[in-house]
Parts: sequence; structure tokens; C-alpha cells
Amino acid sequence: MSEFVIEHVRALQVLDSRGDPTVEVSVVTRGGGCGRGIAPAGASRGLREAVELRDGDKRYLGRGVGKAVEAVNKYIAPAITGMSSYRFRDVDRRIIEIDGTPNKSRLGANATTATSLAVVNAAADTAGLPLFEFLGGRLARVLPVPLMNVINGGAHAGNELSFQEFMIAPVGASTFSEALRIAVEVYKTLKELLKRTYGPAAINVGDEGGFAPPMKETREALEALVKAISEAGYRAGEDFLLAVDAAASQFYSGGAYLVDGRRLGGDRLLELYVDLVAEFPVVSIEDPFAEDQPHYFRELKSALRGRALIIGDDLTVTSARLVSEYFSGGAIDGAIIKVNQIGTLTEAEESVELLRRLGGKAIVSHRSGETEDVSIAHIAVAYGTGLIKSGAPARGERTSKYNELLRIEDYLSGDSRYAGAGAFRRS
Ligand code: 2PG
Ligand code: MG
Repeated sequence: MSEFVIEHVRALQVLDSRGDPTVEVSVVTRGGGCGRGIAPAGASRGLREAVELRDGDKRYLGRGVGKAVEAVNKYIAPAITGMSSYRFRDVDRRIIEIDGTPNKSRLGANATTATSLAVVNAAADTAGLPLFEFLGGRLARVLPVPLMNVINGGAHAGNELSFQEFMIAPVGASTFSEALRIAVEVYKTLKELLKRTYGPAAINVGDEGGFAPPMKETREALEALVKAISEAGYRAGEDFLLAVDAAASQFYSGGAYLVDGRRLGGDRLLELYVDLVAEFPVVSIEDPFAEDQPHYFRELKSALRGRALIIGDDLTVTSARLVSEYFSGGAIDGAIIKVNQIGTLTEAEESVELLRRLGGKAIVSHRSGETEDVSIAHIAVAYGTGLIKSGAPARGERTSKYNELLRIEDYLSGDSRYAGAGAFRRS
């Protein structure tokens, strides 16, 4: 096992998909294995997320990550060199220990995330295995349903839609590659439909590759999705299910939610969700209310009686403690899993494991500021979550994850299973 020993760790400042600097870490093991990890970055962040370090000086308009890069090269590298990458959880624990804060604010979650991913990728490379197999073994065979954000709003786009993400989930396919194909057909059909209805400016895309049309109402976006699905020759509610990420903390202000040009109280917003679930095949709602209003999550969940999943993201920030609290308290059916919200793969894994034990859903997710790092594709397969969020099937930082899933499917050559509609069912 000595070939897994970490010999070299090096961090570098690179760019993410929004042109912001981010941290990249490379790890080399004694056996010659190499691994790389790049930290993504969110635009709509939960208040309790692990903290990313930004320099805050003149360079890159304050967005530089020189301090986080230094944290890796000066503190993390010497502390983990000589440890076994095979025991990546011990390496993560060592990083957590030297950070010593509850939210990675000393080293920076961008520094710890990139290192954690680099170490496990180096271990997989040393073992001669793809990451999903290194993590999940021979049982890792389930390819996830992609929740594709094809209409962008909120903090991800320059339009007036309050909800951040309108997603299509191609469940009416028997393989991942077929699912990707039908999703692309709907995406392209949607493009034509939006151009026809709103003019050429409507097909500009937002941060996650979805279109950012000048719509004003939530219903307009959902109607466009249903229409595009049927124009492409598929059935909404059968071949495609819909999902939304309201990211409601972003439009909660002064005690009200600013939706569709109106100020709604929590009760009125709850009614809107119930109506939308009745009118459209929406099967998953993420962050329906602000993160400091968990009682509304609970009320909505009981009002919907299982007709749509309630998913925590800003609410739960990939923390096993918060996931456990809100799941057990009846506020959510599952949670978004983002490694950089908590800072290490080991801690993200704890949240996935917890949800599995409790019978909840885990949706492995990208960030709106992404990179060419494809680890999340492997993580979703490794843990068999059955669900992944990686944006629209456009823009390299989004397609890189879908393309990696195609490679995984090909590698498994007929031995894989596409999660399909079952992925949304509560066990
Ligand atoms: C979300 C994410 C990813 P951000 O809210 O789920 O889609 O957005 O990375 O901006 O937090
Ligand atoms: Mg979200």
C-alpha cells in the first residue's frame, strides 16, 4: 500500500466558469498516481455554508484566492504529505483538524475542497480505477437522472424570474445516454420556442447554461417547459418530470417573498407551490422558503402529502447535523449534496450516508460557478444517489459532467442501470 503515500501537493490559482479565480490542487502519490481537484463556487449561498477565502484586495476585483492557495501550499501540504491517499477520510480529518474552525474559515473551504478532491482522485489513479469504482466498488452501477436547469432565473440570470432554476428530468429513457439525447432534443426545441415567442434575446444563456428569457411569471417558465417537451414529441409527466429550485432566501426580504412582481407572505407562497404541483408535473421543489423559515418547509411538505419532494440546499448546506435535524423534523424529503458547502468529501459522504439510512434523497450537485472538474459525476454513481444536478446540456463546465457519465456508462458496458423515474420515489 506504500504506493498510495502522498508525496507532492501543489495548489494553483485558476479560473472558474464565471471568470472568477478558484483553487486547483494537484496531488502525486509515491506510486506515480496523480489527482486534481478544483473548487467550484456558488452565487446563491446558504448562510451556514463553509466559508471560501477571497483575498479582497485590488487584484481580480477582490475575488482572488491567493490566500487559499497559500493555505494549501503552506499548511495543508506539509500536514498531509506522507499520509496514505487510500485512507482519504483520514486525510480529510487531518485537514479539518488543522483548520480547527466549524466552517473552514481559517484555511478556506475552497482550499479544503480542492485538496480533498485531489487526494481521492490521486488515490483512485494510484489504484488504477475510475473514481466512482474506487469509492463505490463493484456495487456502483446506477447512473443518475440529470435534473437539467434549462431556464435560469434568480441570481443566475439577468431576467425577472424569481425562482432560480426550472429543471427537466428525462426519466422516460432506459439508459443515461438516451436520457441525455431526449433532454438535448427538448433543450433545442425550447430554444426555438423561446426565440419564436420572445425574440432572439431570449435564447441568451445564464450561468448554468439554461436560457434566460425575459419572463416575469413562474407559470410562464413551467408552461414553456411543458410545451417544449410536447413539441419535441415527448410526454410531460411521463417521459419528463419537472423540478424547481426556488432558492427562496434570494427573494425573501423585509418579511415577504417577492415573486411574480408581488410580495407574498409565506402562506401565500405555500399556496402557490401547491397550485403549481397540481398544474404541472413538478416532482421536486428545492429551497421553497428562506433558510430561516423551516416551519414553512414542514407545512408545505405536509400539504403536498408526497406529491413532490421537498429538498434542502441553503437550508441544509451538506451538513449531516442539519440534514438530520430537518429530515427528522419533517421539513425535507432530501438534500442537495455539494462538497464545497461543507469542505471535504468525507463530510459530504456522511450526509449522503445519513440520508440513505433515513430513506431520504441525496441530489449530488454542481455550483453555478463551475470548472472542468468532473468528480461529482463519479460521486453520484459511487453512492448510487440516482439524481444529479449539473445544469443544462450546454457550456463545457456543465457538459463535462454529463460527458463523464457517458464515459462511465460506456466503461460499464451494459452492466449499468439508469435510475429513471424511481429515483424520485420516497422509499
Ligand atoms: C443551487 C446552486 C446550483 P449556487 O442553488 O442549487 O444550482 O446554485 O451554486 O449559485 O448556489
Ligand atoms: Mg439550490
